[in-house]
Parts: sequence; structure tokens; C-alpha cells
Amino acid sequence: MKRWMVMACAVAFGGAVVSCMAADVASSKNKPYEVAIQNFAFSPKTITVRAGTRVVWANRDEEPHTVTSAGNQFTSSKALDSGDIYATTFSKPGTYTYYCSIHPMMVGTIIVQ
Ligand SMILES: [Cu+2]
Repeated sequence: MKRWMVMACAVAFGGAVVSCMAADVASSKNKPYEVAIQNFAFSPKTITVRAGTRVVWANRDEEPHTVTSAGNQFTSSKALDSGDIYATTFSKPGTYTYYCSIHPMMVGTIIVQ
């Protein structure tokens, strides 16, 4: 059972290492959705998820970045150092835009259905 969960995580995230995910996958019918922060961009830049989905950002750059909600639509992160992860759950449908407060050119959108 445990091995199956680990494999499911690897498939869901394309092999990316997200250490905290096994429990979330097991306890939620909505799988967490990972957004990579790399090369001074959020990737994918725009995602569409179901209400109740946990979105996980992973800073894969060598620079610090933030996940800052435009208009305080959701709780923003603190500065994420290289390798840090930030996650929050989107429970209400809507369009959520965010940016990096250190590099405001970095923007992303989460569409919650
Ligand atoms: Cu940044």
C-alpha cells in the first residue's frame, strides 16, 4: 500500500520530489497540484483545478521568491528560499492571480472551478 502511494505521487508530479505529499494524496480525493518556480517564472503559469485542491509551489531557483496573492485573495507565502515549498488549498471557485513580490514580473493565475 505504501509503495503504491509513493508511485502515485511520482506519476502525479512527473517525478518531482515533494516530501510532504503522500499523506495528502491518501486523504484527499483531489490530488495536490504542483507549480514549479524556476527560471524566474511560475510553471505552469496558469492552472485550472477543482475546488478543494491543494496547490503546492516549489522554488527550484537559486533565488528567493514569494507567492503573493494579488488583492489578498488567499494567504501569501513568506520568501521561499531555494528548495522551499509553499502550499495552500483553494476551496472556493474563482480566478486567483498572484505574483512574486521580489520580482513583480513573475505572475501566475489559478482558476478554481
Ligand atoms: Cu521571485
